Amino acid sequence: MRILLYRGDGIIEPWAHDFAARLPHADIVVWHKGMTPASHAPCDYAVVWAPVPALLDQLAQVKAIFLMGAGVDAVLKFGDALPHVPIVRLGDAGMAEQMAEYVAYATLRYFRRFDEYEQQARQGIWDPLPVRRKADFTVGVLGLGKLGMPVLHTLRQLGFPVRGWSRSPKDLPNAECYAGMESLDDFLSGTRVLVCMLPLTAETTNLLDRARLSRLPRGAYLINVARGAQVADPDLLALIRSGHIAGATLDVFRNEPLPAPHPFWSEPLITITPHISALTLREEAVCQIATKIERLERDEAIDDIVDRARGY
Ligand code: OXD
Repeated sequence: MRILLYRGDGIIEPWAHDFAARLPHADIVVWHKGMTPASHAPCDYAVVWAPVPALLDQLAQVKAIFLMGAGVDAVLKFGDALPHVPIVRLGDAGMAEQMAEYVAYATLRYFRRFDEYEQQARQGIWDPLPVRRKADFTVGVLGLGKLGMPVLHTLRQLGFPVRGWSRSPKDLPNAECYAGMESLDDFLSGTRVLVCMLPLTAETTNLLDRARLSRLPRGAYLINVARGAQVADPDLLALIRSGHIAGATLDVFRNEPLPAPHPFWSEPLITITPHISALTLREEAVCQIATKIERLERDEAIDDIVDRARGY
């Protein structure tokens, strides 16, 4: 069995090492630009992250394509140029816990006014601010998939009223559930902290534009851990500067790394992190993908197969 590996960030050797250790009978082929299908035997599986178009020629004979991350947009963008084989995303693999920590921290930081106390401390100001009530802090999670659900659960455990919005209806204990575009405005109008955890699809691109963000109550806060292209950057900035939105914690951006001249960098009410809300844990990921490859080799079913029509 031959397994082709590629990562757009070039950090591939540790992955090759771990796959070779976990699947000792497999040939691990690390793809690099300049490598042609003729230069090695066809591969049975591909394991990729942020592929480049030139890689597609190598995928003609694979039985499945595995992704080294949760998001699938960087692969699905190739559309019909992809072979008609299962595309398999990483299912949790330690990411849900990290996401829940990140979102809980960002929510508590805003709720408990640590952002304001950080500013005060820098100016030598000692000034206890009024206490906020959790009852006034409904957290709304956009996207109730494998990562969104644990985030919602964690926030509920912390005592926040929670609501979730998803494409298809869900029924969750202790959470208000909204489904479909027709309910999005209602969902937003009662949300004080909005957490975006949606996959990037044609429907969710620019979803959070001026009209939608204006539906949030005055003083709302945005946390985006999904994809930058879901938020209209100038609209978010304008609403923060007008005071309608109190601030944002953003982990994802249209262009990454966020370019130096981007105005988000200099907006004090925006907290920026470099796409680290849930990092792929290599050990867990290799173990999960290798187990799925073994199952496929035995003709057994696997989960986390991407639905291409849906886009995630
Ligand atoms: C992602 C990831 O999809 O890091 O953003 O896995």
